[in-house]
Order: sequence, then C-alpha cells, then structure tokens
Amino acid sequence: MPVERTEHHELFKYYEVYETIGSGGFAKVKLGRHILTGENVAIKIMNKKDLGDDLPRVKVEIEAMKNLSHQHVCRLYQVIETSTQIFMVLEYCPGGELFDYIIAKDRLSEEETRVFFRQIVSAMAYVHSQGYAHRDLKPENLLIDEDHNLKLIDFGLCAKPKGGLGFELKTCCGSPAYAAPELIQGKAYIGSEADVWSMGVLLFALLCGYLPFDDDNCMVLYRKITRGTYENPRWLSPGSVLLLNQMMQMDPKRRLSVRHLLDHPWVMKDYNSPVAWHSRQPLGHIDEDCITEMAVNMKRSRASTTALVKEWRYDQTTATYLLLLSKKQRGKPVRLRLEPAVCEDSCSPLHQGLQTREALHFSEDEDAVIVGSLEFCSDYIDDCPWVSVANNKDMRLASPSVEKKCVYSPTPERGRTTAQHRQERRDRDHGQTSENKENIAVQETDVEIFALPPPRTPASSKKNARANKKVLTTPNQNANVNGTKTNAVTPKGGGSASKEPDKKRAAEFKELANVEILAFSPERRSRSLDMAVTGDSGKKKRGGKVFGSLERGLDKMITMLTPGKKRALRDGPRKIKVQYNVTLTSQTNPDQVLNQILSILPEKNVDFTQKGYTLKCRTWGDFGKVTMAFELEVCLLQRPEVVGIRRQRLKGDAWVYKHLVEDILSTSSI
Ligand code: 6BB
Repeated sequence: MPVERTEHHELFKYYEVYETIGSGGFAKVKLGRHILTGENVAIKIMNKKDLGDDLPRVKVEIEAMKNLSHQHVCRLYQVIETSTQIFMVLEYCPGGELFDYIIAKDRLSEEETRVFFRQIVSAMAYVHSQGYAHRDLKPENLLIDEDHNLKLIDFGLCAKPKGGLGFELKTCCGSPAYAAPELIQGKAYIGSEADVWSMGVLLFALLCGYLPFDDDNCMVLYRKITRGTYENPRWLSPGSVLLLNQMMQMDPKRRLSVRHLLDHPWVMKDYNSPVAWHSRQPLGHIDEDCITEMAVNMKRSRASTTALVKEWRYDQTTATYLLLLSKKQRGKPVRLRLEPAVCEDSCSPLHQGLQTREALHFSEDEDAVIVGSLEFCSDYIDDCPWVSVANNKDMRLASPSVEKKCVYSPTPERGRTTAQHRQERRDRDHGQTSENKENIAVQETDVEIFALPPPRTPASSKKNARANKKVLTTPNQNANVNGTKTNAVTPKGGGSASKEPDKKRAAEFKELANVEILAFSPERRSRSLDMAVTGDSGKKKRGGKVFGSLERGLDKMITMLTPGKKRALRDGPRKIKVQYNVTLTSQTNPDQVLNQILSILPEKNVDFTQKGYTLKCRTWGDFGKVTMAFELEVCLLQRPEVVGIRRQRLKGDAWVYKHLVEDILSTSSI
C-alpha cells in the first residue's frame, strides 16, 4: 500500500505514526500517537482503490461507530478521508486480540471467562439497543485495552434494519465457524438472534480453546453447523454446558436472547448482579473540564468550543475532545500539549521536513516504520512532552528489528545499533520532562507486560537511516526448499476504567508472567495441539530422537553461516519481559532455538525472511496470494532466564494460524 506524502498530510499533522500492528482484508492498522493529547491510538488505513466493492462496508463501519459510545465498544476518534485513502483513528487496545489471549492460555477458566463474557454481553446488549446487529462476532474482533477490558471492533458487517432489529435480514456474512445455522442455510434471519449464536460459539472458544464446529472443508463445516451437534469437553461445568446449549439452539426462537443473558444464573454467578449494559459514556454528554482545556488551548470561548465539539464531525476537534475525556477517565490530567509556543511548529511532523520520501515511507513491506517527527526535532526533543517518551507499548516491530534487517526491500529504512539504543535511552532518561514522567507513570502497568521501544534521537536515527540503506542495497537472498526467495541468516547490526471487577483482572493480567510458564511448557503445548486435533487432553511424550535430528539441523545451519551472519547473531536477540504472546522454551541458547525454527519452517511450507532474530513468515495460497503472515521472534526473557518466542499474527485466519504455529513450535522441540 504505497502512499504518497500528500495523502498523509492531514494524518501527520495530528498524529505520529508508528509501525503496522496488523492487516486484514484491505486495511492496515498502525500504531499512532495523537500529538496534542499524547494519547496512543490505532490508525486503520485503507486505500480506496484497493477497497473496490468493500468501500460501502467501510462507510457502514464508520457510520455505526459514530453512533456507538460504550465502555466495551472500541471508540472511533477521527476519520480522515483523502482522494485515495481513508484513515480511521480508533481507540488503542495494547492487549491485542482476545483470540491471542485465549490461545496463549490454552483456554480460560470459567471464572475468567465469566468476566470477559459479561463484558461481551454488555457490549452486545448496548449495540442491539442502538438497533445494530454486529454479525461478525469472534475473538479476533474483541480487543483487550490497557485495563484488560474488552472492546468490540469491526462493524463493517453490521446491519441496522430500517424497521428495527426485529426485522429480518438476508445477507449471509461473517465468519463461517461463528455463523448461525439459519444464516448458513440462506434463510432470512433476525440479526440479534444470529449474534447470540455467535456469542455461544465465542463462549465455547473461551472455555475450551477451540471451536465447537470446525473443519478445513467449508461444506463439512456447514454440515456440522446445520446439524448443530458439538461435543462438550469433560472440564465444562453443568452450568456452562447448559448455557452453551441455550445459546447454540438451532431454532433461533428457542435461543436465549441477550436480554435473558443479562441476568442468566451462569452470568450472575459470583456477581449476584445483572450485567450493566448502559453506556457510561453516553454520546450527548459534554464534559466541562475537557471543554475548558480545549477552549484555553484554542483561545476560544467555552461556549463556542462546546458548540464545535457538539458538531461531532469526527475531525481533530472530536478526536481531541474524546482523547482528553479518555485521559480524564483514566485519572490522567486533563491537559493538552501547549501549542505552538513549545514545539508545535518545530516538532509537529508536518513541520519537520518529513516531506522527504525516506522519512515518510509507507510500503507493502510491513516493516516500513514511520516514526513521526522524532528525528527532526533535535533542538526541542527534551522540551516536547510527547516526542521523547517511548510510551508506545507494542513497538516490537519498530526500531529494534529494523536495525537488524537485511531483506531485499524497495523501501529505504532506518536502523541503529544496540549501543546507540542504549545511549539514546540514557539521553532520553536524562532529558525527561515532568510531563514525560507523568506519561510513563500511568503506563507502568503496561511496562510490566510490553517491552518498550528504545527511543530515537535525531542524530542517531539519521545516521542509521544512511547505514541501513546500505544494507538494503546489498541483500542476501537465498532460495528455500520451496524455491521461493528467502533471506537466510543475514541480520545486520545488533541483533476507561470499567466498573466490572476489573482490578482483579488487571492483576491477573500482570501475573501472566507466571501463568505463561505453565501454558507454554513443551508438554502443555503439545497437549494443546493434541486437544485441537483430537479433542482429548493429550499426553504426547517427546523422545530423544527429535533432539538428535535438531542437533544435526543446527550443525548444518552453523556451517552455513558466513562471518557477517555470525557477527549479526553475535549481537544477540532482544531482551523482553514475558507477555502472553511469548512462548517460553526450556532452552537458554537463542541461536539454537532460532536454528531449530529455521530448519522447521521449510518443512511446513512457510516462506520467511529473517531480520536478526525475527522471522517474518508467510504462507501462500493457490493464486499466489499471501494466506497468512506472522512473525516469530526469538528473544531472551529475564524472569525466568530462558529463551522465548514472540508470536504475532499479522494476517490470516486466526485458528489456522494457531494450528500452524503450534505445529511449528512443537515440531521444533524447543
Ligand atoms: C486496534 C484496533 C482498533 O486493530 C490485527 C488486526 C486498537 C488495535 C492494538 C493492538 C495491539 C497493540 C496495540 C494496539 C480498531 N479496529 C482494529 C484494530 C485490528 C488489529 C488488531 C491486532 N490484530 N488497538 N490495537 F491490537
């Protein structure tokens, strides 16, 4: 999706744009930071030409999201439309997809499921109350925010029947595995009833870690759904079995309604209160503190500021108001960055010479990283509250891996060395302003979970932009066993708080560090794999044979290394803290783990490019289309001191990805 500089004018005026965190369909989602509030956002980027017939879907999504404001629905802040692009600026959910959370834990306990499920019921009751059916409910469409609360996303398939939700719909849409039988059969259906079926499938996935109806073959899958029979694994409580049965009723009229779910005994257990589904952020309400701050900043009267906000144009005014409100709700000061005196003119990406192609590159390559204005702000960097703060919690794909990159790429990119990272961190820490500290303090929770990116300084980034360019002009391409182009080991350089009882959940989230060790011990991984295939609890044992063959593989890999490659590996993998998308190994040698994975990928028909310890993996479909894209990064964990593998799905079916990655990691015998 190469994008012209001019097309991003509006975006860069208000946001710093970081790396891609996912893509699907015709959208790419990038991390961003709203310059005026300093708040993180997710930016969904769509190219109108690529959208083609899907353009109406985007319009539907935008219209729906403008009308929805709820604690468990992802908030839309701003829409920027150019002649070729549409940008949706959305609420930031650093916890990623519920899907990844489930697979990281294998499955959730009934208690944890209940916490999430109550939030899902709350969101759906609200969405239905506004006359919408979502029609694409699945764990990939529920994101986890920084307080570990769920946020519903992707309203592209939603419907708002003119006569109300009681009116029938005809379009069959959504993901087949979650689709109600009446949809599959092409019958007219009631949107809210179909949503309840999907919620039943979702509940099953939470409690079991796999789907009730699943098959690679679509027709077989449809038959399973229309038969409506699934197996209840032995660990389900009688209460769970009953609820699932009531939700996955073939006859939509006999299915539970969301209204009945609100105070269902299973849902109420341990809470003794029905689900609170009313919006805590109703659309009409205007917050006076936010208005005051905006009025001061804009040098306008409060009355005219209020009038401007009330237009709800989903422009910079709406975004600033909503993000300020979000700050307030999270206990942060209701403050905007001073402009223009301190650094608007000097630090705004718009004014920072970002016009250079190099600085602005968006590309097909997921790696292309745009880091707002940082490198162009040398004189002001310590004074700009948001510029030097590395509070973007999920920057894993950004600078550290870029520096190690050595793939053929049409895009110029920047890179730095580990030593520079360290120096930059020292510089950053030294020059931190009080506002920086405030920003860091409130994000401590995340620091526990997500690795922070090393900050950038203008000088170092520029220097390395040049250095990295050189690397990119001398790619080292090899062919893998599939005959596809693959880069072998050639790294370069250094290697709204919810009122549901969520405090407890946030603490649990932090404790994931411990849970993970259990969840991803080799035994557990193979159990999960077996479970997915056979439905039993799996007791697969590993023999010494696998280890022997791996050692042979490793030997082969080491022999293949050129001095340059060895140097690259010497700089080592990233050190990160345990997060739930990290699989722990029992090994302490990252190179060994890397080589084990490298030797397995071709066997699994996975094409990859390597950047240091990060493997960017792809699978291809019949028509030369990428069916799946994901990353595997070998990293060092601190507690316990073992090698971990960070996984990140970028594209493709979530469950197919789960099976494939489990397969790779268990075959690698790590
Ligand atoms: C969104 C988001 C909001 O992402 C690929 C698709 C909001 C994503 C996020 C994250 C991880 C880290 C930091 C932020 C609205 N629509 C779509 C959105 C879709 C991608 C999610 C990840 N998988 N925050 N984040 F997901």
